Amino acid sequence: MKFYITTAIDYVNAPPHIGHAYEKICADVIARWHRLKGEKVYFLTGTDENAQKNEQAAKEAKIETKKFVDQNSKLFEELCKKLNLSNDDFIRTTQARHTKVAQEIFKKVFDKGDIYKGNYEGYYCQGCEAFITEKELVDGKCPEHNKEPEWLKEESYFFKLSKYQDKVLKLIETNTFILPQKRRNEMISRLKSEGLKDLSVSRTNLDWGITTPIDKKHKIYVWFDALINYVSALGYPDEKPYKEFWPADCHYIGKGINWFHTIIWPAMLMSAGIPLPKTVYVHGYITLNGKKISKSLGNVIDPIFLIDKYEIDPIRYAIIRDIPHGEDGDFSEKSLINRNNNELANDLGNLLSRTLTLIEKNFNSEIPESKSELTFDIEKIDKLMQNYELDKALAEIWKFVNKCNKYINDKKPWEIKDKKELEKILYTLADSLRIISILLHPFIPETSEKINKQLNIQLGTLKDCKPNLLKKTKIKKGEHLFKKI
Ligand code: ME8
Repeated sequence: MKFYITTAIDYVNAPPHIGHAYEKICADVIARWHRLKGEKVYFLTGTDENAQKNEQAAKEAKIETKKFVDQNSKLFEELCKKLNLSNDDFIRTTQARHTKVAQEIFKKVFDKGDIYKGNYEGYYCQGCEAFITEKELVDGKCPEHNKEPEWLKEESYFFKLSKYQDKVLKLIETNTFILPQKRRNEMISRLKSEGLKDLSVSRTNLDWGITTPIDKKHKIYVWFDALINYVSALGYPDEKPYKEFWPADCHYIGKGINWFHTIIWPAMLMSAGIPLPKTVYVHGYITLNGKKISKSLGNVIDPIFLIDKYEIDPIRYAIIRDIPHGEDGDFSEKSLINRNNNELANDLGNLLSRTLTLIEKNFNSEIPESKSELTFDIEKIDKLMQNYELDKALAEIWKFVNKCNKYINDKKPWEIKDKKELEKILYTLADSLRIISILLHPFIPETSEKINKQLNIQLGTLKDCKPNLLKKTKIKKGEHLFKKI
């Protein structure tokens, strides 16, 4: 079985923020979970570079646009490494492999008769990189960016989006195309109430962007170009990854760009005769210490700075536990510190070090052979993960960690004299830690590796999340897993 997951590609008008980091971490957890299940996974992320707002930001920084997007894209790539993402590729929409496919698909849609020349007159919000109607404005401003949109009047090519209204409605009414349900309902009611108008897909007053293959004066509208990254990165239409992995199993994106992914993208694909993705999962927005992340509030914490301060696993752990998946939620350093000290260092770190110390002392560092007394319900967690309930799955795994803690506290192995009994208790704990290392691998991969190293075993798969698979090995007790902050 294959599993292709993508994240949104980020604008490079500014450095990454914690919202970008959250999206990438969640997608990584999902990708790693599917790998544990033995599926062939392809995980894509990247940067959206042809936007007008990137060009605008470059101008403000007085840096040549290409140089500016190169610099900023590097920050996003560096962030992927720091977040310990397992992405298979990183696409940049200024790369030749992308521009070629963007033009090819534009031409395909044109040849189909779905693109025609006209004139666009109306508002454009550069923040959204979207055409916006008067009705959507609040006090004359775009509510998402709290900024007045510009008025455009120019020749433009239009995509016959309206032609696909019925087909798209039928698609989004299918149960798992948009998840969670709440986001699906939002799109259904918006589509039903507004209907679909043809979409302007080219601009003439820009120097930056991909030239349309049908008219040199026009640049392809950035969203039409950006969405195509999901197939250009795979080498549409002939290369092996495309043949193997398309259609996407999950486009993992934030709530602000639902419409583009679930209405416009499917219509483009229908027109170009390309199979449709299976699911678009729409996550919520993160606030930081209760406040919207925004430049004007000056609270845009650089996630790279956070990682250097706290290390990556406590951040991955806290951000997933704190935010009810699919909903908006708050991230705070205070909660991160609490979770690091109480859950990671105490619950998990101490469990490992207590267990290994006792094995060291009583069995000369060799895990004794016995039978485990603890069982664990993998089906339940897998189901939560299939439903993208990452926070609940992690909480469920933590219940098992604490079941082990209760076990060690109840059994008091440090007081046991009977060798057989002690063998059983310590085997139970070591074998459970083996299972925990598998379960936690998608969430906190570095920690899972450390546990395995100390147990001196290889990482297992989901199939190995059943008791009694731990063989007699010599442990290598190491440092405590987490430092208290
Ligand atoms: O929208 N919390 O780029 P982007 C969580 N280039 N997620 C957030 C967030 C927050 N506070 N703020 C933004 C774009 N996001 C386009 C995408 S895809 C073909 C093109 C999410 O840099 C946002 O919803 O503005 C999106 O999924 C991603 O971060 C990139 O946002």
